[in-house]
Amino acid sequence: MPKKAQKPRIKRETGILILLMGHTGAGKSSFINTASNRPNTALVNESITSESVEIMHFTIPNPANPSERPIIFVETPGFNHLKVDDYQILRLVSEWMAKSCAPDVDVGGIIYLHDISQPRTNKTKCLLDGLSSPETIKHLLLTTTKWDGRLREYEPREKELKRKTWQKLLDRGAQISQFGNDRLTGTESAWKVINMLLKQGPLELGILQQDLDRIAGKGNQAHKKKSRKGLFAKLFKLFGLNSE
Ligand SMILES: Nc1nc2c(ncn2[C@@H]2O[C@H](COP(=O)(O)OP(=O)(O)OP(=O)(O)O)[C@@H](O)[C@H]2O)c(=O)[nH]1
Ligand SMILES: [Mg+2]
Repeated sequence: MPKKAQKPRIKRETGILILLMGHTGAGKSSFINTASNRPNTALVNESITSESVEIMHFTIPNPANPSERPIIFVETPGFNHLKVDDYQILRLVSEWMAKSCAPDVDVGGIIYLHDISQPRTNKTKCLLDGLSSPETIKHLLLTTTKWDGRLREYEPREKELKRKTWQKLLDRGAQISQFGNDRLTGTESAWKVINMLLKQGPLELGILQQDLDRIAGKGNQAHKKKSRKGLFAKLFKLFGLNSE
């Protein structure tokens, strides 16, 4: 008997989806725990490597508006992962949304977390640069984490992020914010970040999926090109020819 297609678990009324993205260790799980004011909601990874390629979601009520739909945080596997490349991660996220969410689910947007304590910005180059829909970019919030009160030391790094790494995204309508670098409590600071996104109004799930699929598709093409090049190099070698 043919298998019945499973109904998506997340419906429009279940909540508003927010994707938490960023490099491994950027503080995605810690952000969720701080927002929910419960330290054990998501598992904080104290290891120096990231093992999980699982996509997890956490439903958190909005403390300022408990009668509103809750926020469904989707913690995506960290970029720069040991096991899967960044393109695959975007593909996994899009597949997860297609499987788990009804098509009319509202998306609050993407919070892209960046660890400001990291001295190098070249690792912060990320695939989200390839987002093309103005709607998706309007719902992208580039958020720095781990300020630890070191404002003077880290502010020049934030300036450099704005001027160089993130400049194009910011010019196209993305926003920037800081988590935990204000006089607010951690939870208040997290909700200040979340509310910046919610103010933009909802993003359609389909638009976000299309954008992520397009970037992930570029990874497929690059991978095919690379394997074709490798195959030709092997054949040339076999026949004693120079492939250059
Ligand atoms: N110094 C400092 N460390 C932090 C802060 N927030 C999180 N960390 C630490 O950063 C490490 C990674 O935190 P996580 O919240 O697990 O990061 P993640 O992005 O979920 O990591 P993966 O799920 O492995 O990709 C842990 O050791 C945390 O204790 C912060 O504000 N300051
Ligand atoms: Mg995590």
